[in-house]
Amino acid sequence: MARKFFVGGNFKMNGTISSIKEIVENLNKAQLDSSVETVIAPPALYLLLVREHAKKEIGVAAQNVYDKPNGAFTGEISVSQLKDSGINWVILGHSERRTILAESDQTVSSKTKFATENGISVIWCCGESLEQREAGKTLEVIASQLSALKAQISDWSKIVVAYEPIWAIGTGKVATTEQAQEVHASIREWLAKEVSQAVADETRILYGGSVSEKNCKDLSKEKDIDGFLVGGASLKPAFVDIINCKA
Ligand code: G2H
Repeated sequence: MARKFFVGGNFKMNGTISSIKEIVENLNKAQLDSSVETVIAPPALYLLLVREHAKKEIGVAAQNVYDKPNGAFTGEISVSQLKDSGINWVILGHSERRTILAESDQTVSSKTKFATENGISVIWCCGESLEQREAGKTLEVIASQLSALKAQISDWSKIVVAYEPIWAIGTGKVATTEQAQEVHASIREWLAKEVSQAVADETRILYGGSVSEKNCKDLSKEKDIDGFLVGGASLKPAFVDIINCKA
């Protein structure tokens, strides 16, 4: 089965009621390529607003979720609360949370397990720092992030992998198509060897890190790039061009 191209918009901690409504209105009136799965991730405070306003073809993702059912966890949001609000996706393991908020591989894996086992799909992020890349450790770092995930989950059908080299995030320094394809192919090989050929064939692997309307077309032609996780450019009208880059 062909993998459906996927474009996620990670708004991060940006936007206001009015600017987010404007982004959603812009997406609602655009002609979006129906062969692409589009999911947008506003800050938690605006999830309901976005779900209420976005057309139903557009999925909505939270930027975090907790790994306990409900209860005394101040500041956290539960999987059941997301489902109650019509939110079917969550981004987990983003490098900003791994580095700034010190989320470990184990925490990310545990959240991924809890979300997927309870009906929420996960955009699971991995990637290396510049230092790790320069030390030739890119594939090793990603394999170890994947191994931590494998240790906790068995159902990969609700996971989309996003490869986001940390040195390319928000820096304008996009990975070359060859650099991205090389890592994507190695993630797929890892899945084939460590999980199964079916999971390797079916799992979408997105590229994230300074994706724009200018570089998306070339990246999208690579055989193991199944879409994008877009940050800064998802706040701009040009996000539509990224969603439609295959058309
Ligand atoms: C990487 C990406 C979205 P940006 O973090 O997750 O952000 O496109 O701004 O580099």
